[in-house]
Amino acid sequence: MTREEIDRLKAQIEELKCKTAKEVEEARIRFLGKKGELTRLFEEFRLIDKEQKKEFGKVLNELKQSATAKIEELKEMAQGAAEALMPKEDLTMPGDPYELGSRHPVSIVRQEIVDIFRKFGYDVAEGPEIEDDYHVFEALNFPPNHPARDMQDTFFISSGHLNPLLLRTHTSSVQVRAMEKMDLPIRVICPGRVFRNEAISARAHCIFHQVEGLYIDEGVTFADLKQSILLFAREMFGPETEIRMRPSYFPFTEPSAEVDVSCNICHGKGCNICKGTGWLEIMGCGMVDPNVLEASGIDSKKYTGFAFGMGLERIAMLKWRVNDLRHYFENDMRFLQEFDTAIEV
Ligand code: 2U9
Repeated sequence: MTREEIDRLKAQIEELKCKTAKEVEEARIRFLGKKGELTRLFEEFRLIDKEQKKEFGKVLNELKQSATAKIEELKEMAQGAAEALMPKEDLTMPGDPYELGSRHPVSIVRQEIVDIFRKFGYDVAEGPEIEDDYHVFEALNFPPNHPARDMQDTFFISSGHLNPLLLRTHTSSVQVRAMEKMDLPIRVICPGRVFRNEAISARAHCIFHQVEGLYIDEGVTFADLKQSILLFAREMFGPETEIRMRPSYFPFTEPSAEVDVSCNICHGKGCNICKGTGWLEIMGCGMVDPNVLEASGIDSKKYTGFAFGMGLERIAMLKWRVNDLRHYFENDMRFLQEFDTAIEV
C-alpha cells in the first residue's frame, strides 16, 4: 500500500459519474464490495507494521467515508433522473367514463316545431329577452292602461317613463322587429324564452318557452291559417290528427282562435289526458289585427297576415305526459334522463 495508490483511488472515486442505478451499483461493487478496491486495501492494512498503520489508518477511514457518501449521492441522482422520466399520471389507469347528456324535452320540442315550419318556408328569428314596452305591448295593439295588459303580468325593469324596459311576456316582439326590418312577404317563426309574473305551480311558471309564427303577404286569409295549422298538427302529432278552432280574443289578432288537436291517446273516445273531451288545446292564433300591421308601417289595405303562438312546455307535457311544469326547470337528473335522445358528438 502506498500513499500514491490511495490518492489515485480517491481521485477516481471523486470523479465517478453514473447515469443509471445499475452503473452506481457496479461502482459500489468495484470500490466497496467484498472484493472491491477499498476492501482489498483494508485487508492489506491488517498486515502492515505499527508505524505504517499510524500513517494510513486515518486516510483509509476517510477514504471509505467519502466513497460511501459519493456512492449514496450518485444513487440519489440516478433515482431522481429515473423519476423525472416517469410519467406523472399512471397512464395504465382506466379513464373516467365520459357521460353523454341528452337534450332537454323543451329543446326537443322546439327543434321539431322549427324543423316543420322551416319545411314550410319560414325563416327563424330571435330577439332580445329584455324588451321595451313599445315592442311587447304598444306595437301589438295594447293601448296604454288598457285592461288587456293585465292579461300578462309583467316583470318591469324600469318605470316612470313612456317606454319602460321589461322582460318580454311573449315572443311577439320578435315578429314586430321582423316586420320593421324584413321585406314583404314575411314568413317567420320565433322561438324563445318568456317571463310572466305568476305564482309557480304545477300548471304555471314565471319562465316558459314559446314558438310564435307570422305570415304576411297579399291575400292571406283565415283559410290559409287553418290549413297551415292543420298541416303543422299532422306533422307534429301524426297524419291522423284533426284540428278544431274555438273563437277567442287577443289584442293583436282579429278574429282570434284557440286551436285543439284530436287526442291521439284515446282517438276521441275520451281519456284522462284530454279530460274526456277527445281534444287537447295546443295553441292560439288569428288574423293579424290591421292596427298591428299599420304600427309597423305595413299597408293593411294591401297586406293581410296570420299569426299563432304556442307554449313549448305545454306541448312537451302532452307529448311525454308530464304532469308538473316545475320538472322542466329543476334539472333533476332522474327527470332529464327520461328523454333518451343522447346528443350526438
Ligand atoms: C304579431 C302579430 C300577432 C301571436 C299569437 C297567440 C295567438 C297565442 C299563446 C299560446 C299559449 C301564448 O304561450 S302562450 O301562453 N299565444 O295564443 N299568439 S296569436 O300573434 C302575433 C304575434 C306577433 C306581430
